[in-house]
Amino acid sequence: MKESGHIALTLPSGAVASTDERGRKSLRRAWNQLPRCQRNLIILGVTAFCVTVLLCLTGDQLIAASIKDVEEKAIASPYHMRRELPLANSHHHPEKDLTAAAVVTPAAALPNPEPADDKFDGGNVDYGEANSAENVVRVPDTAAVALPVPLDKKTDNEDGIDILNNVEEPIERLPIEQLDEREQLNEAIRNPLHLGGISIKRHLKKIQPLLAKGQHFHGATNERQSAVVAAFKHSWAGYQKYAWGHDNLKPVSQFSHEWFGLGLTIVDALDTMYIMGLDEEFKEARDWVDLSLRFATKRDVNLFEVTIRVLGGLLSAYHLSGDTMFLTKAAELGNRLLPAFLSPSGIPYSDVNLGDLSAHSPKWSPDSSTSEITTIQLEFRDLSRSTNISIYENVVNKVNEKVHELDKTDGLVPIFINANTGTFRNYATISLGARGDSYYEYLLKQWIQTGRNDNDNLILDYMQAIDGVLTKLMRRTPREHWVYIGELINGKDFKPKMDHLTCYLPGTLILGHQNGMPDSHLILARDLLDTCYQTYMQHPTHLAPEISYFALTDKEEHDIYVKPNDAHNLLRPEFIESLYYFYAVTGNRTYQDMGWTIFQAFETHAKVNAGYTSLGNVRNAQNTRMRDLMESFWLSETLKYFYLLFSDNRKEIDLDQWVFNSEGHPLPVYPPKT
Ligand code: DMJ
Repeated sequence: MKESGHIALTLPSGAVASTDERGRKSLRRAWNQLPRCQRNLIILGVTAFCVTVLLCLTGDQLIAASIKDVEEKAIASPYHMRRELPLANSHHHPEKDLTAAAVVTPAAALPNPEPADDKFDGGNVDYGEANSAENVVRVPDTAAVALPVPLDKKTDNEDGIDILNNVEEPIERLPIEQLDEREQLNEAIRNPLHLGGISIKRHLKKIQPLLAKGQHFHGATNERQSAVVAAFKHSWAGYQKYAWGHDNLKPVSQFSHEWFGLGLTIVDALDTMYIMGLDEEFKEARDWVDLSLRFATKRDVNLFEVTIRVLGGLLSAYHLSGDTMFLTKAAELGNRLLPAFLSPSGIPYSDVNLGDLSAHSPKWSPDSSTSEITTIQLEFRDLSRSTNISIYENVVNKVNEKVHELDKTDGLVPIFINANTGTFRNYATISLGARGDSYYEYLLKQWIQTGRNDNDNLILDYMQAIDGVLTKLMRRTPREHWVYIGELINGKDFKPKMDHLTCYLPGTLILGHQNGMPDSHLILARDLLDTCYQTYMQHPTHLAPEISYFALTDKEEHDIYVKPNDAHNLLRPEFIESLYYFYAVTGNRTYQDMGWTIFQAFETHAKVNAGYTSLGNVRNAQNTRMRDLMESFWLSETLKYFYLLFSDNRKEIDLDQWVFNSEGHPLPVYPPKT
């Protein structure tokens, strides 16, 4: 036995070395001759030896062995060199990737390598096209990304601070803020999962003291507020049941409606739930955002809509809750929206492909809408201030500057602008309704957001524009003397048409007056608020149509009239928004009563089993022709403004500290920069 055992233990080295068939056979024979218990003992011994060796090596050592050469290559390449390098794995398409890197649209069609640290924590990672093994283990073979070292193994030391000596030692890479603006832009686009050259999460960890702390809200305190919360819950329940994860609910057919594929209703509703104290619903929505909201789909989205709804929604949820997951998502989205600014003029293209990281003008026109390119600034600036990365604010400031320099008609702007030339379309309509509205809103709100600096172009442009509204667009109806804001067709011919969208203006005007604008603004605000109320009260449903026309002379039968194609109601918020501002500024409860009348009208005509629906005709209470869509702004704006309007505390959101974006998402007011 002993001898056999010896043979068994020594044979393998000889046997392995031998390729001789005879040797193998005799080895097998010798092995078979061993008693079973001895064979088991040997197997056990060998296994134990292997396990011991494996346990002595840490996981990191095992991974490090496989990626060491890649890391060395990365360290060797200075940061500013990396920008010229392709990010894709050139084993796959070497020529193609190199060519792509040389083209001005740096990020187009390139996958986004991400260090391993983000892979396991929070679901904020997009691995490109597929969940292929290649993507999961991808380690870039160029030096253009941060090193794949797990987050918990990293310290600030790796970002250039020598902890032992307590001195800062710059590592071999230019901080992103030292790159010129175009390079920063390209860098952010090329690495949408990065901020300042490192993963978003690591960057946010670095700026921890700057992060939001979160706010507390107590929930409804009176019957009217409770009724609004009930309306919200009813809408939410229908959305959850029939459209969860999709953009909108079709509450009549009980189906979903897709627009951008970004779960718009969830993201848009986050801060409303937080403000209403709907903790459970908020948590569920929060988890969906964390685990299921993906941006990298190759699909065109509208820059403006996604900015005000999704970027604004995420940022607001972040500021109110203090949950940095929202900021992480916002930063990735911000990066993915940046290709819009790669136009020759810096005026952004209207459409962005968040997956391709490319952008273009709308398919139907070479022009962007003026309101769209000027209603992204609050959000991009807030992203910069929240992350301490300036590129987002820089690109939108440039848009401000360009638009400021263009010729206007008494401060009023045409509704189309060309992203290639950076000029307004000749003879385009001037309107404070569709495509023009929020240009004026954001002049004031940006000025407030940035600390109300004297002689800021934003506020000077705003004052000039409101003068233009007073002189060029404001008229009164012949009998009732209702004030309304018309349009200039071709930039010159007056048309007595006012979109419901324009009913945001009274709210903006009183907010401006509260911040020092002249009394003429307040007078216009009051008069226009009355007219907007009339656009509701004139109809048996007590709901307003999408567009109203006004009589120019007393020969016309009514002061206000509606064309059949304009008689729909999309659950829009603008008038409720204005009522809210009037209440918040004055504390006068009359505005609450006006709002309550309209809230009940929505309850009567728009409420269906699965939510609230848009209507086709507000002029006939017996036949409102349900249109079957519950837009996300019903939850983000209309119900939020109702809720705040009915609050016993008119400063539930303090307008000295918060500024609402165009989709009703409150963002912080920042102190002026010195
Ligand atoms: C919302 O998306 C925003 O309020 C936007 O500014 C205008 N349109 C809708 C609401 O009507």
